[in-house]
Amino acid sequence: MEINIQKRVLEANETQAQKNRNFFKDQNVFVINMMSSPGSGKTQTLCRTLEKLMPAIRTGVIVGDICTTNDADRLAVTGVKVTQINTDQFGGDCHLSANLIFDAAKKLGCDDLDLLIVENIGNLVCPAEFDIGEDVRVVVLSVTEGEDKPLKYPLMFRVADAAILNKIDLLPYLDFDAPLAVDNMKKVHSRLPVFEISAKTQEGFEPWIEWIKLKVFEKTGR
Ligand SMILES: Nc1nc2c(ncn2[C@@H]2O[C@H](COP(=O)(O)OP(=O)(O)O)[C@@H](O)[C@H]2O)c(=O)[nH]1
Ligand SMILES: [Mg+2]
Repeated sequence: MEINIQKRVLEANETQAQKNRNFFKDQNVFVINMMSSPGSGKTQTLCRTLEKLMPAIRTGVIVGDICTTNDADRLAVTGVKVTQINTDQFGGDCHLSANLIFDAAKKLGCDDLDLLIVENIGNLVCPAEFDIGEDVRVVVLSVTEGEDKPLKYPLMFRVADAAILNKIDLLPYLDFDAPLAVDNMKKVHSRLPVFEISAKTQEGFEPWIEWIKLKVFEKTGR
């Protein structure tokens, strides 16, 4: 019985995700869904990324959390157009669903954007199951989380179009084996591009920024 309910929830989400995809196509906006466990550095990475993309690539952000507007406040400092979704009013959902994204995208307004980035709720499980009508999914893993996470949470890495290995500035102080973490990602998704970066020092950002620019151009022609 439970399985049937979950199936219906995912089917309803899939229908809305397709509507979102059509809406984003009409608006000619490229959409990135950014996912990770809490604290791996999504917001910090986004702040640094926005500084490098804007104003050439007109970018908006939808950020999801169970409570607080902390991340929206941090992102707003960059001058980006940002809207926050809190899921505590919807039972504290651990992911963003397609209907929440549709409402938030309308509220934000996409007609003046080339790129919309969604910072999903911190969780390596549920967000991977919910299509929000995005063009690409990016998973962030940080060096404090353990090399084995891609093997323990394979769906997240399997559905990703790119991965970020963040906080490499901390490598000298940890036993974390970065090549092994990358190998583990490739074990579940052999062609996954992996960007090794530090959102603190901005090391390694260039290939990540170039990847986004190319993807935006391929869809929007801008
Ligand atoms: N040393 C270091 N700390 C980082 C880096 N990126 C993020 N942090 C810190 O990690 C914590 C969580 O970052 P945040 O962006 O809020 O993660 P989120 O929950 O995934 O959005 C904050 O204290 C950040 O300052 C990094 O590259 N290096
Ligand atoms: Mg955050």
